Amino acid sequence: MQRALCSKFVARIAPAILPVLALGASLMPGSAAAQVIPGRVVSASSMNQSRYDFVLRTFDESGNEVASDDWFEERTILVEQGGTQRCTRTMASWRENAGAPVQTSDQTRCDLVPENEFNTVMEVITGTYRQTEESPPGVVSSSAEETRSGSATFTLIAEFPTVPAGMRVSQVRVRPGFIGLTRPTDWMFPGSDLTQTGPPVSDPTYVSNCPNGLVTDNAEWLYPGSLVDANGRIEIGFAADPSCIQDVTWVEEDASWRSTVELNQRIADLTGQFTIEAELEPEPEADNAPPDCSAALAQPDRLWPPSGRFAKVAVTGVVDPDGDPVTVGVTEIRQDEPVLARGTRRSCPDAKLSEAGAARVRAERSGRGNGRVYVLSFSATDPSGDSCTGEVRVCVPHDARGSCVEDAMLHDSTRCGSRPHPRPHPHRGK
Ligand SMILES: [Ca+2]
Ligand SMILES: [Ca+2]
Ligand SMILES: [Ca+2]
Repeated sequence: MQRALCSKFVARIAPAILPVLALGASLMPGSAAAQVIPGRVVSASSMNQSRYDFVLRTFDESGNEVASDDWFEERTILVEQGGTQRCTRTMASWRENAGAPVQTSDQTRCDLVPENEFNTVMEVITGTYRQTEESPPGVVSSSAEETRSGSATFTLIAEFPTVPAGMRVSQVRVRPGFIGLTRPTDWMFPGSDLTQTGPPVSDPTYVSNCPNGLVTDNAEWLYPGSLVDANGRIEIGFAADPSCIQDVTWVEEDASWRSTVELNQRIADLTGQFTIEAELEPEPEADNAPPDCSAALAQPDRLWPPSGRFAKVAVTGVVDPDGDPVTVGVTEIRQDEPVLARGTRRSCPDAKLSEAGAARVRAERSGRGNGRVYVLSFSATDPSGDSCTGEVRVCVPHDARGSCVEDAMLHDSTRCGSRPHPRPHPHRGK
């Protein structure tokens, strides 16, 4: 029974003796291939969670189970660091025996550390701790099994305060440079508790897949620049896998009994130095859609009566898919009757066009014709300089209820006695 209690003690204090290793936020010079700026670590935090479930079963000399007991312990260690302070909060809950009340503790300790230096530990412990005792005849024996499970997560916030205007972060490179299994190999025996209270303990045998007890992960992690927010900050988080496995076995024994402990523990102390840098690229020019002239109309599109006076005509219905303001200017005004047409007062010109493209047309048509059609060519431009062109039509009908037939020959309305323009594709008008 005493052996089991000793083992419980070891299991319970193991998470509390975390080594504290430097996690420096060093900066790397930029590469020649792309413009690179260093990142500054704003804060870092790690959370290690572990749970220990222990079952102790007691047997009589006949091998019948006569009692069982269990307990558990959960522990969360949160290390948060920012600026010059690192705080470690340790929260634990446990129950010593089956049916006993659950106890809790919550302790926070803060230390001052040099700015931009980070010290944290990532630890994952998983495994099964088995202990059996072989007792002399007539003495009860016991077996104990403890299951350990754990996880570790890490969150890092970095910022890039010097992104030049006109540039943006294309991708963020993080080189974690983690080191695994930096824990001293004798960490399982703090303060020689076992030797104080128990029998001699054999030297533990470690079988590790980590060469020289160290594993360095030089992988380069890439994150898209889109993760960098408007304040130039990026938050990176990850969960740790046990990167190193070590099997530990040892034997405890004295004259009266023998106990074998097998612990297959997986520990990943993820610690080391970060380098964080951002690759830059020019801000892409915003995609711009040109204005859409397809739904343009003259306003008004019909003049009555044919008074011979000028009327303002505007072009409406031009839209910009981006919602940009659009500047519309009339560039040419033609008509399908001669400017000095028979059946009119032989006035000229029949339209006026300002330099800015504002149009006025004369409310006039030939009394011998089929209605006059003015064709106003225009262009529309958005602030990016993209444009569209189109035509709108104004009808001056022969009579109040009539419509216009657009004839093939068009004349420049802004000139007197202009020669007609040939029109290859006559339109049917109003
Ligand atoms: Ca536009
Ligand atoms: Ca005229
Ligand atoms: Ca006509």
